[in-house]
Amino acid sequence: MRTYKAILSLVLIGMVGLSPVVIAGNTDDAKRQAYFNKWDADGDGQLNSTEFTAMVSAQFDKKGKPNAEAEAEKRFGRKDADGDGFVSFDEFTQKPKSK
Ligand SMILES: [Ca+2]
Ligand SMILES: [Ca+2]
Repeated sequence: MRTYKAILSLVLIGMVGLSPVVIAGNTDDAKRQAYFNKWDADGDGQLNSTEFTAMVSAQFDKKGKPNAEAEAEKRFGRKDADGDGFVSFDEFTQKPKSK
């Protein structure tokens, strides 16, 4: 029975692993990470302008808002805090500085 239980828990872990939101204590972060990963098309851990624009376009499409590309460009400039041309996950989760 022990083996059976071990296999069962492995299966459960596997299932949980498919939904990172469940395992992480901080669900907001996990959600953001999952969302970020979804748009990180080449998987380098950063969003380039193409990936970022695709993400913003999808958000705008969903809400039926126009001018996604212009807005994406603006947001990209704000998010890319160190200006290296990529938005890292840290930059992505950073709250825009309010002044
Ligand atoms: Ca990328
Ligand atoms: Ca950057």
